[in-house]
Amino acid sequence: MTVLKKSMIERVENKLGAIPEDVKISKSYMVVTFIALLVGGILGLVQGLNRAGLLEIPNGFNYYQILTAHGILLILIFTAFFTIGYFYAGLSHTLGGLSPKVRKMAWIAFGLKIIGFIIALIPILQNEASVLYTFYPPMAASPIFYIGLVLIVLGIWVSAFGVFISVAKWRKQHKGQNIPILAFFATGVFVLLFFSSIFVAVEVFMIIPWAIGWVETINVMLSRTLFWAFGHTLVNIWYITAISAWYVIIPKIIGGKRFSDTLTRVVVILLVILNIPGGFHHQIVDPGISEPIKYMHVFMSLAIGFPSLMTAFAMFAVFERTGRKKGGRGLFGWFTKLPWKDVRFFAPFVAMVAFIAGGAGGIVQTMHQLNQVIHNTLWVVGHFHLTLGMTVALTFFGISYWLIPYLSGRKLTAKVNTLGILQTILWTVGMSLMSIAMHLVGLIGSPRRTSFSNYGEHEVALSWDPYLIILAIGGTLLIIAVIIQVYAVFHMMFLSPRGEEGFPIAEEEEHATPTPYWTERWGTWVFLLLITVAMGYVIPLVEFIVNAPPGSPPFKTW
Ligand code: HEM
Ligand SMILES: [Cu+2]
Repeated sequence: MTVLKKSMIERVENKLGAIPEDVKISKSYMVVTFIALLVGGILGLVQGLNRAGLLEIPNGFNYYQILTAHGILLILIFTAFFTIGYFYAGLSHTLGGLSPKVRKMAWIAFGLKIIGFIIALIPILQNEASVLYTFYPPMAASPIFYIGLVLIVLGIWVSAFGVFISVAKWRKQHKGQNIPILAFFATGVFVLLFFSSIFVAVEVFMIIPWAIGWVETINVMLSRTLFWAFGHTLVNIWYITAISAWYVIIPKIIGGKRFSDTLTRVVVILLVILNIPGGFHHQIVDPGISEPIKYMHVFMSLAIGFPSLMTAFAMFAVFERTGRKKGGRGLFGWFTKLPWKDVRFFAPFVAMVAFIAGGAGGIVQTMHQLNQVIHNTLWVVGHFHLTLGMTVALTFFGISYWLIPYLSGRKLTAKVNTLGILQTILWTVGMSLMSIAMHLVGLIGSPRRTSFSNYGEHEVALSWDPYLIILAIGGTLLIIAVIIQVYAVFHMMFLSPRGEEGFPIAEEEEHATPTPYWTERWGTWVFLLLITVAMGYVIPLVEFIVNAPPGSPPFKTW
């Protein structure tokens, strides 16, 4: 073993802090994450105020342009940069440092995504790409926009292979051992990210020649389907990232032990295998897909509810066990023993609670008849601000309060912790007001993705007003919370007093049964993933291609 490697292992085992070269990578990813949150949040407020009739979109911009930027900044940049920064830090910590090659890949991925984003941003700023983050044909943006997207996808692939190489190397050096649990989560996330982004890459390569004008028409159904094979999976990538912290980190923060390691790995495996063929639940009212196929996708999307219920059970089991060990008595005494004043616990706890409501709303949406009621209304926007904006975002915020100090070699001060608690409360109140208002106004017909209109003072449209005002109030609280969050992150990164904060990874229970080695059969899991993808997509894709309707020329609707 080389001296270098030995020093790395000592560093990790003795918790001597993070490896400087690896820290730079994750720190850079985090800086971009939180700038995206700030800018995306401001744009969200502009939309919210506009919908409520309180703000004209500033001259030279239009609503759909701003909505496109809001979607891309928060869906693509905020989440992806966080996921990569977080897991690369986790891999560095649990696998004993990244190799020089993987570091280089992480930087190449970073560069590709930033350059891709800037290239995509130019036509958005010119109002040549106001196609929203879903960029559905037959709406067509400037080809430059799609070229930017290609670079972003390439960046994602490079970062995925960086993970695979790191994990493969560790396994070679540790034959017969289970990979550390956080690396296991990372493998699942990047397997899904890699396979799902193949779909969107194919879509974009269909669109580019059409947007340039080399081919006249495009198969609209095919492109929508390819998009959602990716988009639906992306949602669960955020979800697995969030629960990795629930399973692995939070037990440590509350002073407890991890729930069954085997069960944790089974949850990851199930989510990886079952996930991709659920995309049609985003296309429930699309024509041209036979009912049995839609039914199968709905079944598959409900099937991933099962590992989610396992997660809910596991979390509360850990909370109760820990609370009781700390002396909590009676039916609920353990509950009061949890560290409510620690933002690293409080923020993700609220995130979990939000998922109960978010998940229930999601089940509504997968039902054909109920979907008709809320389809393309603000209900849907309310749903994903609860799931993504609360469950995922608050978990990420909670992570930031230990990850950033770990990376910057600084302390989480009591002041910043208090700020974090305040942030979580403001965010929760703001997001609840906004998303409840969105759900309700959606039920009475207010459309999503539509700039302010009262439809000639129509009485139905006028009845939306009170809800839209609440939406705007929620949005205003949210922007304050965004600013506090971004301030806290930059404080922890550059200003807080120096000190060592560990990477909080919980241990297993003392007498836990050893995890069986079959959980490591990634070849099998990927094979099963491919089988379920084939089951979900081969028939409809072949039908869309063989029985293709006349394609569509490009349209510029804005
Ligand atoms: C300051 C906080 C935020 C405010 C005020 C806000 C406001 C809004 C509003 C009003 C819309 C609906 C526009 C419409 O359909 O006409 C919207 C859409 C959206 N928001 Fe937010 N949002 C905020 C934060 C977030 C966060 C944190 C995320 C994700 C992490 C997010 C993701 C999205 C997405 C994906 C859309 C859909 C875009 C589309 O339909 O193309 N938002 N937001
Ligand atoms: Cu979905």
